[in-house]
Amino acid sequence: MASSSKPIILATRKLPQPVEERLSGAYEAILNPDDRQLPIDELLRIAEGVDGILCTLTDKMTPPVIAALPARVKILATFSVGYDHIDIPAAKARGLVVTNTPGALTDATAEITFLLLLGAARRAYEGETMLRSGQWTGWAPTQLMGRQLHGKRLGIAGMGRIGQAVAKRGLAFGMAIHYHGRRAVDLPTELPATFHADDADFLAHCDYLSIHMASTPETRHWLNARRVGLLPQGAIVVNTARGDLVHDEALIEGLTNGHLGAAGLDVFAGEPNIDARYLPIPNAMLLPHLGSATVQTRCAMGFRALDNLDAYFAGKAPGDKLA
Ligand code: 8YV
Repeated sequence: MASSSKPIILATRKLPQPVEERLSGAYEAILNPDDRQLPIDELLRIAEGVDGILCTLTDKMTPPVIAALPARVKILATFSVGYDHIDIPAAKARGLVVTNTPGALTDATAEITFLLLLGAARRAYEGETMLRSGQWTGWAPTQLMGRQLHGKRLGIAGMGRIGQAVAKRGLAFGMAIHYHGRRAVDLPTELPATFHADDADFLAHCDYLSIHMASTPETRHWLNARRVGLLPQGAIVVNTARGDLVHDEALIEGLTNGHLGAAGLDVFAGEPNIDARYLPIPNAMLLPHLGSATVQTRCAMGFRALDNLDAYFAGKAPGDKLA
């Protein structure tokens, strides 16, 4: 490793060019131009010579991995708002600083939530499949009739930053907003929404359910068979948060037995090896974790991670310090 007065940072994945340019200007950067997912052993070997790691949600920073990080590594700046891939107590115990990128991807995620809400409600996948496979015989009065958003109830599980951005858009679509979480949120007057402390009461009010909770051991499989059963007949479920918030078995059963109207999913348990039973379900619109995938947002996430690194190496507290 070349000696340098600049801190050495490993970027575990290929990042947008403006982000890599800024990283390479301010630091001695170790980049991953082929965007290869580094096996943990290799990551730990490279980490021998680095001061900080700019990681992503595909790097599983479990307690043993964190314990095995060379002492030289002082900061882990994740290129994500979610940090379920990093064991925060283990990082704290090791004295490792951890940061994330809250705020940078709120609008992009709220927008993709609406892509899925609309796509699931209006049967976009079935329509596109019909067209591209040459099965479309022409317009028909009863063809692929879906559901509307206007006048319906949008239930938001987890009214944080992204949940509120979705609620705001829901109001613009003429939806009534209901939400559930650990506690009622102090919302601005222009964001009228009904809080339900009780999950059963909440779910009974969801014509559409959009999940925006953090993934923690407590929220794992939150949408289980019991909760699917509490949704009104024909309800539409959208998940842009984390796959493990949903119990796949329960959602697949609800979609195939006719209780649920449709689903729109951007995230899956075990990505990229998702439950293959989703694949043939016509009333499920499936995306490969694209929630934050706009040029603008992926650059903003990278810059936010760099702001955190910059603060740390300038001897200041990073703005988004988790540990
Ligand atoms: C997503 C993410 O697009 O930053 C994260 O944690 O997973 C994003 O890249 C996401 O699903 C938004 O919550």
